[in-house]
Amino acid sequence: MTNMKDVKTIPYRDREFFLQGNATCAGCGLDLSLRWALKALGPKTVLVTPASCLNVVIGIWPKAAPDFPFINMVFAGGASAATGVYHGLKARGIEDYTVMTYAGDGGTTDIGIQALSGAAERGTNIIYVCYDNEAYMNTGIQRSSSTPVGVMTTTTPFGKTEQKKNLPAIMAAHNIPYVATASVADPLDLYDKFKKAKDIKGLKYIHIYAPCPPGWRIPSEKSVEVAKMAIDNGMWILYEIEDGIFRLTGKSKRLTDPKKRKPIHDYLKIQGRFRLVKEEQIKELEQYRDYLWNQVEKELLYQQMEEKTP
Ligand SMILES: Cc1ncc(C[n+]2csc(CCOP(=O)(O)OP(=O)(O)O)c2C)c(N)n1
Ligand code: SF4
Ligand SMILES: [Mg+2]
Repeated sequence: MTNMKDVKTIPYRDREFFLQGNATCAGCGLDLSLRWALKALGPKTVLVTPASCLNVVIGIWPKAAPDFPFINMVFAGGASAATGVYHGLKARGIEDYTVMTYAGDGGTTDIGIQALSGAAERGTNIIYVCYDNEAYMNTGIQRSSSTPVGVMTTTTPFGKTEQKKNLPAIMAAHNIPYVATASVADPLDLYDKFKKAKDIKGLKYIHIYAPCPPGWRIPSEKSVEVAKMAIDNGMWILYEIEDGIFRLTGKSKRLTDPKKRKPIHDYLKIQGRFRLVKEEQIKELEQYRDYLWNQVEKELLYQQMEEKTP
């Protein structure tokens, strides 16, 4: 569905809202994704960020990176604080601002899920983003429920034994008007999804694959390459669900045939965090990929049936 076909025609091409000189590490997926998201949303955006890397890198005094209103929030309060900001602005007659939560996977899939679920159920008019670097990075790499099987963290020193939680599916079960996945490997697709979310009323949920070089033990210049590999091997699927209609987007559209998906071995080998992965865990990761694609197949089949029903 990419409408923005050329990076050169992107609005705010020469303007950054998340300024240079911020404290993100080189190759940080969070930084890349936020810069693109803000180009789609423009300057009338208020950001709420719960405890996370973003919470810190935005500015260690006397510096400040955001060139827009930014609120640091407690770990569990990303969605509830954004709800308050939205209603506060509305009460003052200000309705042309986009209120967005930008939270990590820990702040979303673990500690923030209750507030997020409540805001989704109430249909609060905000965009909620989870930038998923698959662990608690800010506090020194601890596992989250979004960490995949086999990943070494300080709290899973021999590799995580549980599967990754599928939060986009949980959000889709809330019947909100827009759920999407995105990746720093496909900035135009990411841009389009934010552009679309901006104009939809209600809670919009976007889950972004955001590599973290120190946490994933990859060289900083390999960040986008790893994100591309995850799409090519089908471990990360690009899609959107708009008013219940499911669509694959970007390169994932071409991967419905399992034979077209690349093997995952190279993807695991390039990342030091999978250094201890065992053969049976590689099978579990492949099973997780199959589970995700089975869900996609069910969605596509359901839609075909809906279209045929008079
Ligand atoms: C209630 C509470 N518990 C723990 C912390 C410490 N803490 C701050 S950030 C963080 C990890 C955040 O992980 P994630 O949401 O994935 O964001 P990332 O650091 O990966 O960007 C933790 C545990 C906190 N601030 N508040
Ligand atoms: S630790 Fe990871 S997520 Fe945090 S700023 Fe560095 S690269 Fe980004
Ligand atoms: Mg994280």
